This record gives sequence, C-alpha cells and structure tokens, in this order.
Amino acid sequence: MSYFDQVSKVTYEGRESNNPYAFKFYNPEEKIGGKTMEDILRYGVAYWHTFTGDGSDPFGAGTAKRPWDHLTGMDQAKARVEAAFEFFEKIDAPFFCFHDIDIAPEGTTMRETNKNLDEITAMIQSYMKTSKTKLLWNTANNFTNPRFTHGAGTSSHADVYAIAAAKIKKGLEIGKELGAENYVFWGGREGYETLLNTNMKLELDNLARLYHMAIDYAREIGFDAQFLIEPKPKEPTTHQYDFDVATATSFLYQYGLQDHFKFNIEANHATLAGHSFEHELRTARESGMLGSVDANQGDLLLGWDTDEFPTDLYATTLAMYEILKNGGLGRGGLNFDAKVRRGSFETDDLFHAHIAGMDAFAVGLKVAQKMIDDKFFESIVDKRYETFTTGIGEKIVSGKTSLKELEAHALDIDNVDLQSGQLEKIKARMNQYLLSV
Ligand code: XLS
Ligand code: NI
Ligand code: NI
Repeated sequence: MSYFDQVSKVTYEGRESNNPYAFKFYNPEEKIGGKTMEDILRYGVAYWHTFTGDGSDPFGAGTAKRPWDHLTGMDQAKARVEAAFEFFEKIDAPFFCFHDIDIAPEGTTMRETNKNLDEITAMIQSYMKTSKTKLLWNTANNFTNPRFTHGAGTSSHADVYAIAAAKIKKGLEIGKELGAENYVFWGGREGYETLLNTNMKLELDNLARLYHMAIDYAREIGFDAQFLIEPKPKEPTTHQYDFDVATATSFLYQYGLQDHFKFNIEANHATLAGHSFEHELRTARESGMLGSVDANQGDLLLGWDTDEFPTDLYATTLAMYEILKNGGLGRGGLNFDAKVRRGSFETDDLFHAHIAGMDAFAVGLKVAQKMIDDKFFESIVDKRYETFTTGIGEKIVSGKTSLKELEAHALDIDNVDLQSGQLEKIKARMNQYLLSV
C-alpha cells in the first residue's frame, strides 16, 4: 500500500531545477566545512503536524485531505505509521519527533492508553529496523486532555500532577525503546492567567521536583537521551513559566537542574517573546546549553504560534551562523515543528513544505559557512572591542583593576575615540553574502 503515489524519492537537482519534487539547495552528501549537509542539519519531521494535524483552527473544522481519513482509532494510528515511514523515505528525513498522543489514541483509562502506545511503539520499532530515520525526540502531551486545564507539573491538583508524571515515565520508556537522541519538555499549560488564584512558588517547586524525578528515572532505566526544555512566553497560558531561554536558565540554576538540560529553541517562540531567533540561539550557546531547534517561523503581524515552514533566508542564515559557531547541534537537530497552511490541504503540500524548509536551511548553512570562513563580521567584532585587549581594557577583562584605578584613568581622558558601529555596511554585506550561493 502506498500513501504518496505521486512522489518518488525527492533528490537534489540543483538551483536550476524546475522539478517541484526536488531539492534545489539541500544536497545531503555535499560537504560544508568538512561535514556533510545531512550530518550538520539533522532534519526532523514533526509527526503531529504532518500526520496527526488536520488543519482545523478555532474558526473551522479540519480541511486536510489525507489517505488515512476514512479510518479511526488504532487502524488510523497504524495507517499513519505506514504513511510516516513512506514519507520519511521519500523526503529523505534522518529524524522524526512525536508526542505520545500523536502516535496512538488515548483510551478511557491510562492502562488502555499505554496498551495502545505499546502496540504502536512496537510497530514503529519494527519499521525503524529497515529505515534510516531515527527518533530525534519524543515527549508527553500534557496539555490537550481537559484534565490539564490548570497545568500538568504545575497543576493545582495532585492527581493531575501524578497523571502527568505517569505520562512522562511512559514517554521515557518509549524513548529508550526507540533509541531517542533527546527527550523534550515543552511547558504546555505550565503557567497562569492570574496571580490571584495562583501559588507560583508551589507550582515552580513542583515543576522542578518533576524534572528531578524524570532525571532519576531516566538514569534508573539507562535512558541516556539529552533532556531539553523548550521555552515559550505565552500561548496557551497568558504567562508561561519557561518564558524564554534566559528565564528558563535561571529556573534551571535555581533548582540545581542546569547540568541535566539543554534548550530546544523554537523560532516562533523566540519572536513571540519579543526576541529574534538568533538572540535565543546565542543566549543558549553562550552558556553551553544550545541543544536542538524547532525550525519554523512565525508571522510578525500575528501574535500567536503560527508554526509556518521556515522560508526566510535571512533568519535561517543567522540561525545557522549561531549553530556553526556552537560546533553544530550535537545530539540535537532541526525539527520542522511546522504545519502546512489550512488552505494547503493536499498531501502534495506536505512535500512542498518540507522541501521549502530543507532548502531554506541548506542555503542558510552555505551562507553562514562563508561568513565564518571570511571572518568579515568577526573582524568587525574584534576591532570593535580591541580596547579591551591592551592597557586599562586588558586590566578590566582580567579582573585586575578597581574603581579607584579606573577613576584615575578616567580623570585624564579628554577625548574618547569612538568608532562607528557600521550597521548599514554590515547589512549590505549580509545581502551580498545571501546572494552569493
Ligand atoms: C508548542 C510547541 C510544541 C513542542 C512539543 O508550541 O512548539 O509543539 O514543540 O510539545
Ligand atoms: Ni515546538
Ligand atoms: Ni511552538
């Protein structure tokens, strides 16, 4: 049985190709800075958007036409697995990601849900034996079921907390079974609407307790995946606790969790927080906590997580610049946490969307590598801070001065020789780089 008959394997044909089912820039074998594109970019397909999502929004029912629509329950879940592995093969995806309820329907009890999960996990495992596609990460969906209305790890009800914990336990077991490289914690509904009904201290303490228990259990079962926190400032709650990388970093340090987590940074979450994508990547990189990326883009005219496939070459380039400077993503990857638009309801659109995203990051990678090789921007930075390499500047940086000495230095300054920040020159040069691949 084939689900995507119209497409055979998508391959690289180069920038002149007019074949809509071909990569124009993503050439998995091409080496960039000594490593193949495939090894650097580590693309992942998000199961929830591509196989489970139906295009519904708060104003209307699903629009997507999928070859598994006529099925329900476990039959539909199984068809989705078959379709997923056909899609991974055809789009040449090295990785995929999922939440528990993306792959198997929930039963009326947790026992029944777990039974469904076991059956589908076994099916996925057998497909993985002959597929090159590996599991980048999995996670527990602790936000869709109505019982998570007041949060999961930060719920006001202890039973809900227990259910969330049990789902994480199961998620860790499934991750181990399928050899996941990472395990993700996105804060779902971990946040609040008003402080007047919220015990913030208890909620945050409980969340940290849950993370500690997860670390302990992963160790106990020998699951060595990298744990990732995915910050997001708002949506669904008004105020999400893992607001951005800086906020979540301070949470991790406060609760002694900093050595056990890195970040999964989503482009659209960064912009919702009022940051650029590269700002979040840089903040994580500087503290050695850049783990993985949810590669998508938002619409800056809209105030929610639109999860569009990434096509903005400026953004992918600046992101790849940070990722290369980080020495790559290690066990992480670029997961397309992105969905086709509601109006793009054909299965073909799933291919076009992934091709667009994979090509956009391939361009970003090529341009970023050139920028790094040329050291054009690096020399601007070096020159800009050069007064910190000698004299009083060197003393400041090495911590060998004092307010007294700085005052003595300052009192004799009659003219400061400031230099231009060259913003326009930098932007023009950036455009030259973008047009050079
Ligand atoms: C939602 C998040 C979610 C996580 C995984 O905004 O991006 O999809 O990536 O739970
Ligand atoms: Ni995400
Ligand atoms: Ni998101």
